[in-house]
Amino acid sequence: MQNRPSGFVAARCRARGRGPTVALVLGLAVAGCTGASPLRALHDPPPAHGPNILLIVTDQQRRNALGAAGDGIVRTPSLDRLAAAGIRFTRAYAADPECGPSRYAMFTSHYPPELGTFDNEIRPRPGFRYLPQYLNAAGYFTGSVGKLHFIPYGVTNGFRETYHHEFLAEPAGISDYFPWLLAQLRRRGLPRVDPMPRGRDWYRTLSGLTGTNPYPEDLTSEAWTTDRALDVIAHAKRLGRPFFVQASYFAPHPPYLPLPKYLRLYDPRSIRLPASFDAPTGPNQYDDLSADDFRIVIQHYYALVTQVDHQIGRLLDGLDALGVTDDTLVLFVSDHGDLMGEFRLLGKDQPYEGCIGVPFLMRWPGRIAPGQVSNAPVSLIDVVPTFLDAAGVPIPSDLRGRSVLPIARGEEAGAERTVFVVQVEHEPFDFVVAREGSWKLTCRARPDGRCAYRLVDLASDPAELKDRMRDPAAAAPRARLQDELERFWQQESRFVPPVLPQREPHATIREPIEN
Ligand SMILES: [Ca+2]
Repeated sequence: MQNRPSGFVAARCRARGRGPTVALVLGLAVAGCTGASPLRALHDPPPAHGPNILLIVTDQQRRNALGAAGDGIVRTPSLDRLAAAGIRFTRAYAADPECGPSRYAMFTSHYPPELGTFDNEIRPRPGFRYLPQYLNAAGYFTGSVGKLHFIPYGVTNGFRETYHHEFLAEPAGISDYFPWLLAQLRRRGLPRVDPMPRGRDWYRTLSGLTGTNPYPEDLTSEAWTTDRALDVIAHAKRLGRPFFVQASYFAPHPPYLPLPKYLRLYDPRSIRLPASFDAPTGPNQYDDLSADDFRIVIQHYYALVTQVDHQIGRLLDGLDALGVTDDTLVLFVSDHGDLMGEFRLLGKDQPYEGCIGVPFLMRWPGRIAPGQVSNAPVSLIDVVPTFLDAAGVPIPSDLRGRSVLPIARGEEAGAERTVFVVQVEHEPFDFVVAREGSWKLTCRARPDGRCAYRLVDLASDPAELKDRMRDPAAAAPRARLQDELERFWQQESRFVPPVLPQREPHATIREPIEN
């Protein structure tokens, strides 16, 4: 933080708690904003005795974009190291494969329909408790760096120390990274380059989807996120408090703009397309892209995955350097995946595995045995109860998720768990997925609100090519999952209004906030 320009300090201080308190604001400014914490610490509960918790989140990283998952091409040495030191869940899911709703579910352990977060940039219903609020009350120091996607932008839902960076481009007021970047560019005499592709339909074209990052690596938002997260962790350590810190990276979200050095690691000719690439479900917006175009997109995506992996490695090395690794539970997840050619599609908002599946790696030295791989279905809805369990905080009975620590400790096989994924962006709804064991039942909404079902067995058919709804051999799992899905949807659909609320594009809180 020592290099932070003064204008940046002022901007950051304005975004902090509602202090009538000129003294507080002055104190922040004098201490370069980190001074917020000693003042706040006077009113905080005594330090907790739980472990430090580091939540590492990437944006749109498919579950299989991970060397440890056996991809064979993508290089993620840092995440592989993390997986080897703890447990890797092979069947983890987002609650909703869309940025904002997924993150709200992750931070509350409630599903998006109940939360009212039907799409990005929709405010949730009030009255929910957020993970940092639980952990503040338990004596933790809480901080978040990077993407939060809470609406309106600027709301922190309990995080005491926040450094925002929500987008690649710069909508005003929601990035602490851009003012820092501009100052660094000025200092080094480097030109500013607008990274966003031109035109509304950029995501449908190869030239819009792909490119390279023009800046030095230490000026990327990924490097900034690592550096600021380590600042917050070091600060918490100085306070003598256990921390809960989120390091939330924008990569590998599109447009896919890696540094050239990572792009050179991958030869598009060696990229394999998914088994379902030749089984499109109908015309789609990517029909103008050829198979070779898809390979180039995947090349750029993998490069970005490796780029963010390098920064995650720096973050883990930073924990070592600060001497906190042995006392820190680390969870790595992404908010949802990216289809990367499955059914000839890109991006998210579909019920297929590449999109709803997420990586889920957890390390807790001395508490979670290394080298574990679990096939138990788990979900981002489990993050809150898992962290509360680790911190020794009672888990409220109305949370929809469950702690995964019993699975990680080998106390629960977990195979009987049913995990749900739901998306309601369009009336009457989009889809609901129920997952149990190797079976996956998907309900896509018909216009009348009834289900069009599809059943697949991921053990024998990982590419999801064969619908088993009419297969007599699948009668038992079909009946069981249909019952589970209908019960789930009966509960959640109560919260879905006939007309969904409108988005509030880029609604941002710029004034001091209190929460
Ligand atoms: Ca996302």
